[in-house]
Amino acid sequence: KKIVFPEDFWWGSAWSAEQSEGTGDTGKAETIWKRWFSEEPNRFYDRIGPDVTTDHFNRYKDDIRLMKETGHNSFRLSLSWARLFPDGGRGEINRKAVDFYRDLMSEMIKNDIKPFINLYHFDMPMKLQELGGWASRETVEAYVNYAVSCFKEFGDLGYHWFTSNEPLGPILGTYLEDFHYPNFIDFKEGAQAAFYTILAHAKAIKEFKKLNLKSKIGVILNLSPTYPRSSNKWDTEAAETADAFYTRSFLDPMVKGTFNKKLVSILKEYDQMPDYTEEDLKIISENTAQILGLNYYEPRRVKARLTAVNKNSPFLPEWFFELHNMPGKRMNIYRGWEIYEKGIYDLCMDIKENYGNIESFISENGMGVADEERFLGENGQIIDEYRINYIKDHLAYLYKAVNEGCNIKGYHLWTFIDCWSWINAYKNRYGLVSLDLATQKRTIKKSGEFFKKMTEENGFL
Ligand code: BGP
Repeated sequence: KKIVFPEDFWWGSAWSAEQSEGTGDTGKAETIWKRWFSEEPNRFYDRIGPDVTTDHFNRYKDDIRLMKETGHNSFRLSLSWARLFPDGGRGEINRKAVDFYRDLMSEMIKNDIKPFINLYHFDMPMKLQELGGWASRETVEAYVNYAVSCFKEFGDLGYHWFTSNEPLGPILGTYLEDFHYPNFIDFKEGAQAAFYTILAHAKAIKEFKKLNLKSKIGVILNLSPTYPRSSNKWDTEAAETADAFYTRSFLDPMVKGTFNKKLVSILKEYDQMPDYTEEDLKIISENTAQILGLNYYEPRRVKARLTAVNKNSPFLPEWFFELHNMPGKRMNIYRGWEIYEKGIYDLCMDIKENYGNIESFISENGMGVADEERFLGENGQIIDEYRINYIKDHLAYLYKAVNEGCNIKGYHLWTFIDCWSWINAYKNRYGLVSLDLATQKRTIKKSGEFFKKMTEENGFL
């Protein structure tokens, strides 16, 4: 059966500034990643930090040619807050950095590639982190100033805008787990940071609407559908709680302007509520996303906790449930994540049924592969049949969702050219184009050729 997507479907990929640009010569403030690397290089895979990248800053013209050759009609980049505001996220905007982004996006448009602009992708300027990062209202105000400056400077170039990528990531990584700087476990501080991220999103949207641009603004969320291990009431209840913490926490306020009741009642019961004002709640309720990006990699499997919780340990969501890998599930053996293509369909149906069928697209989906050189063919090309199959399997379910009325407008793969990953550096490769880090040579993978053909036909057999 042939799969053909609607006309004007957005085909492309995504990456972020910190993961791709490299230093460049505009002057750039220190980010939390740069600081963390200087303090603890051993945490980073192969001791490679955020300065060693795909060098897109200097090579963007050639890279845009590669976008074209791999069939992109759209592409998500992020702007670097630290580059645009080299005084640490505040002060005067840097004209050289503005020129860089204007040239870059104009070149994309010349090549019929729509720029999807994301304002924040994990790269907090260090000076703002020193004030508390997202846990501080000062950061919210600095962010709104940054966002408004970008709307004004690039409003004619952005096809769509996003306030941030995966806001849950920095909260989990910083305050609940251990993969974002400055990594200290404190749930209440995390709840505060989450609340201010949501407030920053709403305030930016409020300002955006005043400018009457032709584009829309929304947010990119990582949303794994949650499945209980069994249908017994304990596993079901555990899954609902996990879903409230991980899925509804940002989705509800950012898209509907309301907070998830279950989540709020747990936080109240355990005295973990952030500070807020009535005015904040009003701004959040009145300024919600107009478009939604869905990052989907793997499902969330949940079971009830079997082991007791030590209540003297810090409050964590895992008090209420256990995440677990279901035995017998198909895994991406190269990355350690489960592959479950039906999850993309379940996610889209959730958005259709519970979020007013808001205009959406898949903003990240992809397959990370460690040691991908092992798939190098004789002609120097990576023969990544597994990635082609991964993409097709997910698109088949996406197609089903579209046919059942989901308002899905496109599909963006993670990622374009192999790029630097937070902590994992260059271990897991995701690109349609491979990178030889030593020489910066780019080579289109087999999947890149497939992607081109697929986007020309708007589908596949
Ligand atoms: C997403 C992030 C990306 C990217 C991707 C792949 O969560 O938005 O920035 O890193 O995951 O993950 P990783 O690089 O850890 O394999």
